[in-house]
Amino acid sequence: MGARETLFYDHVKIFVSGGKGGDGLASFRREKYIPRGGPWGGDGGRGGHVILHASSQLATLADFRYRRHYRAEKGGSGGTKNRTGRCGGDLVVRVPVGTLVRSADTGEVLADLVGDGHSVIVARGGRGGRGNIHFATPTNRAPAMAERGEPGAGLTLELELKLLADAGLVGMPNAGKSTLLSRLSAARPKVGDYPFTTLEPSLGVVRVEEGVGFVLADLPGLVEGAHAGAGLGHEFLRHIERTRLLVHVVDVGGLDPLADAALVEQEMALYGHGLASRPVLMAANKVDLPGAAENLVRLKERYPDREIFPVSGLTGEGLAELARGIARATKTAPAPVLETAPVQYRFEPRFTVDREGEGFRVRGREVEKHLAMTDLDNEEAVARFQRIMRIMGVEEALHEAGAGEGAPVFIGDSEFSFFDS
Ligand SMILES: Nc1nc2c(ncn2[C@@H]2O[C@H](COP(=O)(O)OP(=O)(O)OP(=O)(O)O)[C@@H](O)[C@H]2O)c(=O)[nH]1
Ligand SMILES: [Mg+2]
Repeated sequence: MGARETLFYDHVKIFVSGGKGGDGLASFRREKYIPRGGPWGGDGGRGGHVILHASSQLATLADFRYRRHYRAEKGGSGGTKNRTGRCGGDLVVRVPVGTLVRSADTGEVLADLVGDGHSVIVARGGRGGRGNIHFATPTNRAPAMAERGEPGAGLTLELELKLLADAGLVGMPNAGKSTLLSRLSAARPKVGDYPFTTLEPSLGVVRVEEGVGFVLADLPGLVEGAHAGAGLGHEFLRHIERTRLLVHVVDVGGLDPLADAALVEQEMALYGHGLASRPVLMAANKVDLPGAAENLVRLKERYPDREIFPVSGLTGEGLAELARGIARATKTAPAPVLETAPVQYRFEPRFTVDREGEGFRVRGREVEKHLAMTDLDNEEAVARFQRIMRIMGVEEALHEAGAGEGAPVFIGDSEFSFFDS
């Protein structure tokens, strides 16, 4: 097992957008001696999707600091002879395993990529516009219109990396958590003689014996009120939601270890999210310091049911026993329940009609999509757009909202006049 040291950059916002669908083509057969043949403009190709793909090769979201926009390729335009344009290429964006994906606008969870290879389409490519070959009717054998490609879906995502570790070190600032991680693994987190040395969690692999080991996470210190967001507590408590086991590090060389221990236990209980029922081992650290022996006795009296390991990050005393204890406990601890949520999209009404100044505004993905796909310089296309609006019930809704003849109707960036047909 190789050592792994990880600094976490655990929260990023990115913008993803599917490729636009290719435009449909309006064209007619032109052959010798046939002055005007039938329509033969083909459909545009579908735009590419943006796909997030969880990979165990990545450990952080750091790459996303430098690139925030991800746009898939657009579809090719339709060709003559009813040829369909080619599909835009999908854009596969790799994220670390354990990435939680939310919509930045609504906060809703869209996907929870907890397994290697899990992938999810986060932005669909637009449909290709249809070529004029589709619009021929008995009364209009030579339609000059074709659809434009549908714009790709676009949204801002919030990616959050949830730490996946077997055990997490928790405790008061300065208790010696980072020291223990650095002694137990090849990880080299910063150690300092002041509180809050650790600002971001880091991971290390602890090897106990051939083939037996576990991943240990070093977490920032907890302070009173951490469960409610005080200090760095809340920010990082989120990470330990995904550890099987907690190792509560108590500085028994400190002034009041029992008070410290009680505070940490209380913060964990108040945090919720199943933390209170997580198995906890205690590491009574700094046993090399004067007074530690008496404090250790008091700690054992106060927590008779806890397995307590006396250790010293300084001298190395008790570390092998602690590592074996953690390895044993992680084997029997159940995997934490992950809130896996399937990809889901927010329910929206098909469209809405609101007053806007003298007129009315129609909003809705579908309506705006049809508008975007309509070539407004083409009468036939506009007529078709109006038919669609009628069929969808937009006309009726405008009527009900009080729109009179000639009232301005706004859709997207366009303005129309309302005529009841
Ligand atoms: N005497 C003694 N000092 C220790 C021991 N373990 C850690 N220390 C010291 O305690 C101080 C804090 O150690 P850290 O490992 O940075 O503590 P931490 O819990 O990670 O602290 P934060 O990241 O601030 O929450 C450092 O000066 C360490 O050298 C120990 O077993 N004995
Ligand atoms: Mg630390």
